Order: sequence, then structure tokens, then C-alpha cells
Amino acid sequence: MSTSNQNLYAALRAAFPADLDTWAVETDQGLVYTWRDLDRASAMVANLLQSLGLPEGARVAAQVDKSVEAMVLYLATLRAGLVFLPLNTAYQKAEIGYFIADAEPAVVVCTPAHFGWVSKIAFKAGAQAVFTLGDDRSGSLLERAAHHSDVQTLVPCAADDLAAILYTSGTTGRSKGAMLSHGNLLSNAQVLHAYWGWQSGDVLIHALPIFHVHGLFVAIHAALLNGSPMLWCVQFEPSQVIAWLPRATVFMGVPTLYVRLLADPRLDAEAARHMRLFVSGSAPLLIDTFRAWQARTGQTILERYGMSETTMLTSNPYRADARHGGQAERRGGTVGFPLPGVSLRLVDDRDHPVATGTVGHIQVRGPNVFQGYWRMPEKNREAFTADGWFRTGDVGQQDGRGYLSIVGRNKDLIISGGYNVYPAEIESVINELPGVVESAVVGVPHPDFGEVGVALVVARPGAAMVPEAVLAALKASLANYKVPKRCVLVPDLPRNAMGKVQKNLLRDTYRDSFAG
Ligand code: MLC
Ligand code: AMP
Repeated sequence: MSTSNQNLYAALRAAFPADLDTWAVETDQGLVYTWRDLDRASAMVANLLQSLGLPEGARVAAQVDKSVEAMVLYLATLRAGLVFLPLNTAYQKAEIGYFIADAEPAVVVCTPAHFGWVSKIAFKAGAQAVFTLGDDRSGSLLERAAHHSDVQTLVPCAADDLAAILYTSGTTGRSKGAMLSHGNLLSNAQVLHAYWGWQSGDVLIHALPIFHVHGLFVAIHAALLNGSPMLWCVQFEPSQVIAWLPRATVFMGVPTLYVRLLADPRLDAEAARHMRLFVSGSAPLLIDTFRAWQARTGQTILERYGMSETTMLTSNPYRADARHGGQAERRGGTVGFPLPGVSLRLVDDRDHPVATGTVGHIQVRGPNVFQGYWRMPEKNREAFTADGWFRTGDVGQQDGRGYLSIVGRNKDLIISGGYNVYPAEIESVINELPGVVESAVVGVPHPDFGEVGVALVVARPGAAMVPEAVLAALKASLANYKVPKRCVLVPDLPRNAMGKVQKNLLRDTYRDSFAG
């Protein structure tokens, strides 16, 4: 164990207000937590984890509903110097089975209702303990933690010690664990804190899930690093967010959240008057949404761009950015400038930088860039250039003023309501169904989720197959957001001369599936 202390929790804790008895979190269920509550509860859970005598680098996996206690578990894992592995609650048995077998967590925390099957998978993969945590503070994790001291000695960490592993799928459909260190997370949190002008009196409305970068890191770190309280939606509900706007100053959401808020007529300039900053990211914000928000609230959404492997990379300016000719404008349809400390370049297929204004592959470097994929050395070699640039898989263009626009992706990825869906994963499940010859899943525009999957399925001649049955079968084994919203039986799939399915043609054919 290293002796220099770069443990992320130390920095977060140092920013707690002097008066620990003021409110830190208020939930939509009426629960209020003070800063002292967060500190004591995370100490107790950290002491419980430490009492297990786990080796350095041991993983703590969590598939639990959003709750303040789930955040406390994350903070406790940091305090104990262990590695947090958050898992989307939508994942089903086979998906969880893969993550646990791959990551081999020493501790798994799941909802009480799932203990039976999760513990079977976890113990088979060598877990030492499986705890439960319900969304109502029930379960063995808190029961066991109650026997431990509420004072903890922070485990010191080096900047490159791992803090978290976030699974993110690849083009092959096989998920890879992105390893993020304390230094990665802290440097990004500090940069965003300064760049977005966090100030005394800020209050964050936290409405995102806490098992991905946006809700877990960008939102929580920013609030804690500013000693700012959070208004906490267990589940995103537009009317709750609108009711809270007069008490808050900052909101973060994926574009779908903005679309749904706009659908509520109670959203207007008066309701948003107290707000200082609206941030959007994780998926492209349509220019129509950007403009509608401006027209309705008088406020300009700040769009930023990031990914699991790097946390945040670029942002539109919050205030005039001296590095970019004093630009202060938040430009819709762009994701702004590289954040301070982040180097970004656009390159051609041979990794040579392209001229300004030309479309290129986005590559990045910086203290925020992850430590590599968990146990996948060959993927790490592919992911980085020889001189250390990370290939994001996104394609972009920078204008003369330096604003970056994301214009496409060279990874076959659908982003639906801010969640990533990899067509290859869905196709492989469809192709296993009886009577299926082959399939293709493509992303098409959707008014609510931005983009959703459509499955084109070729059935064996004579096979009795209906699209509804295909979707029902997918629902039984995949996280619900991955299930295509439409399935069409087709006689064959269009292919190019190399035999590759021409997904662009399919996208064009089905692009209006959800129009209007
Ligand atoms: C739910 N469904 C979705 C979906 N969410 N389908 C596609 N895409 C989604 N994102 C399914 C449901 O299971 C349901 O199916 C049907 O669609 C309607 O669901 P709903 O009730 O409307 O969904 P809801 O529970 O309200 O959730 C929608 C949502 C949620 C937008 C609030 O998806 C969400 O919180 N998204 C945010 C994701 C996020 O945090 N991403 C950040 C990743 S980090 P059925 O069949 O059951 O009826 C990252 C890096 C970065 O990307 O840069 O930030
Ligand atoms: P994830 O792997 O879940 O972290 O998703 C990261 C991906 O989301 C990026 O590689 C981008 O393709 C996409 N993304 C994130 N923010 C934006 C944005 N503001 N605009 C367009 N795409 C985005």
C-alpha cells in the first residue's frame, strides 16, 4: 500500500461544511440526511468491509436500487481503499453472471429480493461475502455495519490505485471493465468544479441513476466537492424536479430528461428562475431541445461530452474561456472545448491529425483517462495509439473557434435515453432463438429516448415466428432498455460486396419508425 494519500474520499470529506449537522441530502421520499450522517454511515460500512480482511484491489460489486445508502456504500468502498463496481439494476441473470465471473468481486451487494440467485453466482465466482441492501434501508449490509464503529481510519491510496471499474460494452458485444483510479476521478471532479463555477449556496437536483459515470461521478462528486446539498430523486419524475427548481441551482440530465421536463407545462422561466446551471450529456442533445429549453426557461443548457473510460472530456463554457479566445457562448449542437488538462485531437484512419474543420476520429489524453480494461491486454493495445492517445470511438469536427461537434461514432453503438446498447449483443441473443437465420439491430430516431433499436430478423423458411415473440424472448434475458422497440421480419439483409450487412441502408429504411 502506498503511503501518499490521494484517496478521493479525503478530498470529498475535506469539502464537507464545518457544521456537519446541516442537511446534505433530502430525498423525494421526505428523508433528510446530514453531513454527519453521510460521514458516520460510510465509516461504519467501510469498517465492515475492512473487517473482512480483503486483499488490496478487491472489488465490491453493487446491484442495488438508487438510495442514499447506495451512495454511502460507494463512499465506504473509497474509504476502505477497495474498488467499486456498480451494476445497472436493469441487468438480468445472464448479464450479472458475466460481470461477476469476469470481475471476481470479493463482496457483492444486491437487493434482498435477488439474494438467492445473486449469491449463487457470486459464491461460485469466489466472493467472500454477499450482503443485501433494500431501497428502504433494509438488508444485511446495514444490519452488519451497525456493529461497527462510526469512526474510520481512511485507507491511504496512490493516485493510480483503482477506485472503480465500470463495465462498458465493446464492438464485439463483450463488456469490458474500464478501470478508473482515484487520480482519474479526483482530477476530473476538480476540473469540473472550477470550470462550472461551483459556488457557495449551490444545491444540486440529483435525478440520474447512480450506476454510471453521469449520476455516480459527475453529479455526486461535484456536489460533495463543493459541500453542496443534493435534492435526491430516487426515480426521475418531471413534476418533482420542477417542484424542486426554486430550491436548487444546478441540474444534470441526459437529453431524455430535458425532453420529458419540456413536456410538462409547469416548466417555465419563473419556475427555473433560481437555477444557475443546467447540464446535459451522455447522448446528443437535439438542437430543437436546446432551443425549446432556451425559449421556455430563458436558460441555456450547457452540453458536455464524456465516456466511462475517461469521465468528462469537453464542455461548453460556463463563463468566458480565456483559452479559447474568450468564448462564453454555449453553442447548441456542440460539446464545447476540451476541459483544462485534457488534450484532444482529431485524426484520420492512420492516426494523423486532420485540418481544422475536417471530420476525424476523436483521440484524447489527460489525467482523467482510465488505467485500461480489466484483464484485457489485447483490448488495451487496440484502445491506445503507440504514443498514448486513447481512441474514443467517436467521430467529430472542430470549428475555427475550437468548438467540438460529435458527428458520429465508429463503434456500432445505440444510445437510448442515455444508456448504451450494443447491437452485436442483441443480435447474438436473437440469433440463438429457434427459427432465426440471422438478424441486424440498428438505431433509429425516437422522440423520447433520442434513439432506439429496431431489430430486423430473417426467419428460417417455414418457421412459425412473430415479431412480438422475438421481443418477448429478448425481454426475458436482457436488461429492458436493450430490448429493441420494434421488430420486423425480413426476407434477407442487404450486404455489400464484402458480405457485410449494410446497416446504413437499414437505418435509412426504418428511420421513420417512430416519427411523430
Ligand atoms: C427505460 N426503458 C428504456 C430506457 N429506460 N428503453 C430505452 N432506453 C432507455 N433509456 C424502457 C423501460 O424498461 C420500459 O420498457 C419502457 O422503456 C418505458 O420506460 P419508462 O418508464 O419510460 O422509463 P423510465 O423508467 O422513466 O426511464 C427512462 C429514463 C432512464 C430516461 C429516466 O432511462 C434513465 O434514467 N436514463 C439515464 C441513463 C444515464 O444515466 N446515463 C448516463 C450514462 S454515463 P417496458 O417494456 O418495461 O415497458 C455516460 C457517460 C457520459 O453515458 O457522458 O455521461
Ligand atoms: P459510456 O460508454 O456509457 O460512457 O458512453 C459514452 C459515449 O456516449 C461516448 O463515447 C459518446 O458516444 C456518447 N456521448 C456522451 N456525451 C455525449 C454528448 N454530449 N453528445 C454526443 N454523444 C455523447
